[in-house]
Amino acid sequence: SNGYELWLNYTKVMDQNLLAEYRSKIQSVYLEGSGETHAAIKKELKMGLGGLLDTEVVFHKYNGTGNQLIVSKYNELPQELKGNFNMDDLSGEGYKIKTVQLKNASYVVVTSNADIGLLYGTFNFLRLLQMNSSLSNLDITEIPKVDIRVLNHWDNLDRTIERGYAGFSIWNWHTLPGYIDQRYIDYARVNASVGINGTVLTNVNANALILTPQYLEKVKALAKVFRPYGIKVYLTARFSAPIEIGGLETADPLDANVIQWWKDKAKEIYTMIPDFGGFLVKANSEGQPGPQNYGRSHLDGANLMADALEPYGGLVIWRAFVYSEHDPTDRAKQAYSEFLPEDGKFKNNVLLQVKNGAIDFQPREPFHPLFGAMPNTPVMMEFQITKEYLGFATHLVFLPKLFEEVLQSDTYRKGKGSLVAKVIDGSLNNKKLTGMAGVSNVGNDINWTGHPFGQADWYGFGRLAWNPYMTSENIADEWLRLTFSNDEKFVQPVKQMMIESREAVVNYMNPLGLHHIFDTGHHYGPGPWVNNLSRPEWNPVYYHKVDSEGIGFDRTRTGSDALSQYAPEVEKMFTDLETCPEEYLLWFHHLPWDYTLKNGRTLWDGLGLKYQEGVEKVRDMIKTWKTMEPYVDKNRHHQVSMLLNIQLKEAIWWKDACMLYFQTFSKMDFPKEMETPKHTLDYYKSLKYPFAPGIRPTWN
Ligand code: BDP
Repeated sequence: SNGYELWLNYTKVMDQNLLAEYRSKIQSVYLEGSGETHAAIKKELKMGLGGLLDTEVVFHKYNGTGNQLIVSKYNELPQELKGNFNMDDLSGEGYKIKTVQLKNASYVVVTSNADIGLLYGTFNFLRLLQMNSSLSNLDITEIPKVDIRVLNHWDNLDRTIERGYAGFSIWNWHTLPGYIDQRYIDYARVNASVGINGTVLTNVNANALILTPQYLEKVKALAKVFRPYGIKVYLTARFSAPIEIGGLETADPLDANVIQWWKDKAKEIYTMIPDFGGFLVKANSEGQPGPQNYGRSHLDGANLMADALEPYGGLVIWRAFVYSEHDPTDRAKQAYSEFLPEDGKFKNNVLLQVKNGAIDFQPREPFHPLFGAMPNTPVMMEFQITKEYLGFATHLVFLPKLFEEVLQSDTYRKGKGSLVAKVIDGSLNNKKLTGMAGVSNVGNDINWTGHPFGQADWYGFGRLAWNPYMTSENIADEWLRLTFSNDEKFVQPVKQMMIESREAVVNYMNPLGLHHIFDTGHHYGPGPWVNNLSRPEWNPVYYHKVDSEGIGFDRTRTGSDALSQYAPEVEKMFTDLETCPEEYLLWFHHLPWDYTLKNGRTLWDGLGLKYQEGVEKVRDMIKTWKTMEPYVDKNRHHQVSMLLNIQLKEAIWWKDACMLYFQTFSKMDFPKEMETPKHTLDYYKSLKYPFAPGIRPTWN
């Protein structure tokens, strides 16, 4: 397999008994309704059932005698089936799947209050078959817990992708709107299959051209493809667009002409795309223009756009990823300081999109202190699905494990149990608008994500956006069965390997709370020695603060005091060395080299052991994968083998480069369990990657 079908490959059910059962339970399909979502459902059933059952799918009226699959909105269900359902608890996107026995026949009923719920239910039903579940006693109710479940593409109009490692953008702006690539349709199907209901097509480092009529025509064509699948289109809005494409002299959010310009622009967009989702905005961050260029605040900027979109039901998703080179305090503190005072002041159609941690998508970060701290503002999660700081698309790292750790973190904002997941689903503060965004890892590689296992991160993001309480283990289990095989001898060991892969990367890149020690600009490989960038907080040395005494960033009261931004219980837990989990040690503390870890070893030894542990884990993964050959097609098995070997090489590179560098400060011998580095520190420092992927030419 080339992997193009992702988790929707619908290959024939292997188990003969099961196949017979499925065929007898689904002798025909009764599909009621009309419209384009309905047509999409029909197409999917034909393809899905046709493939899984290896038969021509028969669509048939309800006749009350033969076993059928029934897919119908509740109000159009045959009268005698209606009594089996209570639909009061369902939103339009929710659905039920139930086995119903009547006199002479058995039915599997997929029902909902709206077409989109039916489509989601259909995908879930097909998933049940793909996972070889029994159809005898189904009783499923599913309602998404989060409203806005959206991918963020960091795709540029020239088709390069910032931090993209799976080829070029799938949006072919040149041939749109006239040419509709099959990929657009499959993209919509695949996203809908996990409940994703929005997509931001363009990079947060935005180009105003996307808001010109010429490009909006192209966006309109994509919106048309996505509409039947319940996916709304959003765009990134460059704050200076009124100047760049509007001919104005200012983009000041309080200027009457600017206000009018955005109103006119919103009207123009909604005339073309009536269900347009809204704007995602990166302002006054890393050189992007914003309201502060005019002495105004983020609040002024967000509310300007919110006013323009409000008449049409559009949303403004304002990003909280800000830090200033002029602020001498800890970068980790800046978003919180900037946005906390604005709680409750944004218009009703504004969401604040906050990265999972306060620095930047590191292999492990403590949860962002803004989660739980703004009870009166819709705060959205931003995860990164693309692996900017996790080995690009060559490392097997199962990200839902990372996402789960963040969602399960306790903010203590309303006492114990105030999980980040409860902030995101809105239940902690009764939020009316909720959301989760994932920075996409999709490109035009044949298998969409480069690494075959990168598909699991896309899948898992969608599943967690639908239900932030899902476990990563469940997600891995589903994805493996859908993508490769239901054979337990395959699923169990590979699931184990996926679950452990996240800790492996933390250990071989950033153990014990180290962070942001990547080589500059491209973030490919280690660069803990880098100290010459124009902005202090772009340099790795800013983050590890190594010296002859020890290593780590003191964020307690004696240091930057970033910990005071958390609830008192959390601050106390991280401040006290007895209770601070060792995974976060150097994130919050600067400690001496001979500090004693829980296992009795010195910090210096512990660091070396963790790096070594990460390397060993990759060796284990290689061993496990080798034995999986009988269960996986040749092509994908070989791809993953090659990639795991790259991963091992790079894990060793990380260990050697970092330990050699830190040794110049600790002046201590490597722990005996650690393999000796292959090269000198100078060798590692001399490595240069001018053509590493995923970086804008203008980004230094
Ligand atoms: C950083 C990336 C940069 C993005 C920025 C962002 O290095 O390419 O533009 O985040 O999220 O992680 O805006």
